[in-house]
Amino acid sequence: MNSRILLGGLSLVATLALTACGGGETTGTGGTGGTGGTAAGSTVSVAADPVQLKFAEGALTATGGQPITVNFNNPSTTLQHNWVLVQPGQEDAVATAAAAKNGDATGLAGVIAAGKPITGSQEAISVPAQQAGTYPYICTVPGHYQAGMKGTLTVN
Ligand SMILES: [Cu+2]
Repeated sequence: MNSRILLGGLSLVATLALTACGGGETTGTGGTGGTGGTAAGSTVSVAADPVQLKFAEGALTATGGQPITVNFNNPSTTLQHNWVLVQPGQEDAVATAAAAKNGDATGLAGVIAAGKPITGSQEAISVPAQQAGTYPYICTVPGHYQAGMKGTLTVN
């Protein structure tokens, strides 16, 4: 009798412990944007102008020494855009090389991170940890960079 009650109690404790453990993991993952995490990384949001060939944000700021997630939103349902981070001074070369690939800058020399051209949607672009400095970002859909679709990411 006593042992049955004890077993039931242990079972309940075990269930609670499992639940608490699962909840803790979820909280930890969701907390990456906070200040406490060691492998945190920062998140930056940028959008394309809904009508013009430009970014809504011409300047962004992120934290150095940790990965950066860039959430790029293109609200236009008619114009393709992308977000491409390039090594300083490589804007012209990257824009020209990407134009020959229908705007796809993935893997091109001088590219730090590149999103695919998208229309009326969003994408998350993973940028590896960068040293402090200023890095240009451009849209490599043919003609857009030349029209002024560019900005500057400052890494502190
Ligand atoms: Cu564009």
